[in-house]
Amino acid sequence: MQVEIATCVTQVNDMSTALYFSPQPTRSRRAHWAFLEAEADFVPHEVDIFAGEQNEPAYRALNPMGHVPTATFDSQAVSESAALALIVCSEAKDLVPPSGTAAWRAALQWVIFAPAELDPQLATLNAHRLLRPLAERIASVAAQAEEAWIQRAQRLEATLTGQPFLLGESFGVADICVGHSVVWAKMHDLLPAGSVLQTYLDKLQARPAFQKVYGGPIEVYPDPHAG
Ligand SMILES: N[C@@H](CCC(=O)N[C@@H](CS)C(=O)NCC(=O)O)C(=O)O
Repeated sequence: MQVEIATCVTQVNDMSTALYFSPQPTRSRRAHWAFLEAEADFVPHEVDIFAGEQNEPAYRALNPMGHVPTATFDSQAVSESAALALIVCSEAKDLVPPSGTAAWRAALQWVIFAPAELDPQLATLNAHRLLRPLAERIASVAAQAEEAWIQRAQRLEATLTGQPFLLGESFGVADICVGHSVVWAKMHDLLPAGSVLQTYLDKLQARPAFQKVYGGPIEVYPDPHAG
């Protein structure tokens, strides 16, 4: 893998697009899903974060924080999953509304809402319900994050009641960005059966690009520290 990343860095001076993503369930799936929906032409590179490949100097040269995802466009390294989704979907047909329209403003709102309002709650739940050893978890911090998620989920549900996607009848970049957070919430068992958000997730899960990236319907993630 080290060789592969090093090779990519030396090849980054060409005009191609590359996506660095982890095989694990991370925010790189948001970007990967967008690349497939946009039918973007790109060179895929796996970065196994469980093996520490995000810390190799060649990858850090692309993403100094050692986070996934990263993409390179014409030699320029760009990070942030929602930004990457917006970049590739802007090049595609029908995934981003025409610039300057009311629909475009609404799309941008949801593209930012996902990483700004939804992901932080889910990252806290990751730490305090899954990743940290039991003794290092703080139940009240997790409960606070869940409460914050529920408030934000209510906003999503209000929008999605009576329409299949965030902007109405058409799927687009807003659904990729928010949809990834909804996937994450499902992994934390935060979508009650029959809820508006579960119905929304079912629609997203039916998409071929989703299935390629997420591997099928999303299941609740087991606690790796549970006895
Ligand atoms: N805001 C960033 C977050 C990226 C991020 O934190 N990625 C995590 C996985 S979800 C990561 O790379 N973790 C590896 C590490 O911290 O070593 C985005 O949306 O792309």
